[in-house]
Amino acid sequence: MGDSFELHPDVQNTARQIADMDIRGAATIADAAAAALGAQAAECDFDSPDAFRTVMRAAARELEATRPTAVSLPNALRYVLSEMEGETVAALARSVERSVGRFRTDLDNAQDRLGEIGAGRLHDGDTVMTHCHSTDAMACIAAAVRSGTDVSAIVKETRPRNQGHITARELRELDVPVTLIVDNAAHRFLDDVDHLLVGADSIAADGSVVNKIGTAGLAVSARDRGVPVMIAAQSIKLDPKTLTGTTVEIEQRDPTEVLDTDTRDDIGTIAVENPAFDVTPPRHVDAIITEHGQFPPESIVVLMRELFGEDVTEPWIETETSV
Ligand code: RUB
Repeated sequence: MGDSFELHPDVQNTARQIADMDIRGAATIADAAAAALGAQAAECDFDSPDAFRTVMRAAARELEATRPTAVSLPNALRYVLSEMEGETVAALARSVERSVGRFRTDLDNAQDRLGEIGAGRLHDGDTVMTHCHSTDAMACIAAAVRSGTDVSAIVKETRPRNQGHITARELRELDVPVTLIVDNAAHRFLDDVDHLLVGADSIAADGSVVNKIGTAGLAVSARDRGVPVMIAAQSIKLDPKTLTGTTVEIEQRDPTEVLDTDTRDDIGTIAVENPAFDVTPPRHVDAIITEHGQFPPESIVVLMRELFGEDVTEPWIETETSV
């Protein structure tokens, strides 16, 4: 292999699918990105260990550039690349394949574990309100159902992409009674619910929760009505860069998701904004459920330091000492 190279088709396809939201949701994005790095590593057509490392970093950059908000993506890439070691191309490739395997298994186990922990908060007869589609939140409900707890759900449709429809379908597969509502009806239905249960794309060191747009306002309403706000989030959602004051970038999506071009032209000259996520301050959150236990948001920083330390590298960036 010379200086120019093409990335493995799995990397290109995965990057495209993440950008297009065919692969979506923070945990699923992390899993797919790790798998794509594994496919790249298995393509052992490299001249030298340096060339192998260069291609792996390029693959990680391609994946990292897809969506900016879910920290599970850079956390996954960091995990896999930081474990890349060996003197030969074959040894390097083996180390990547091993770390990809470990990462994906840990991800599954973490979700199962947090599901069991979260299920402990759900009691027979409880009604849960959901927003967007979160596999971590679903794991809590699925574990509750498995242990025989009778729960029902009020599901917000979650404009503009209607991920609530995915949640509704999966809840029905679990036999959970579902009422689907438009987003604007949430406040009206909060008196009927026992928990607000949502996922997270990123959690900052101060316990702020970045999740699908609409979460912050919903959390304020829930607290106003005395409904506990429960965030289901594996530790891969913790954003270690926020320990040093970095803020989480909020993805701005295409305005046509909000309004098609013809209708927009018909209305006249207007601006259309489509931020995909918002930030819920820790004072509006009751508990963050992770695979390591439940945390009040203000104490999540302790877990973040323990798991990530302060020194957060970006091993996909080429530096003079990279090779
Ligand atoms: C998905 C979303 C989900 C979190 C958590 O947004 O906001 O609540 O990613 O999901 P999008 P999970 O559809 O824009 O990716 O618990 O599955 O990681």
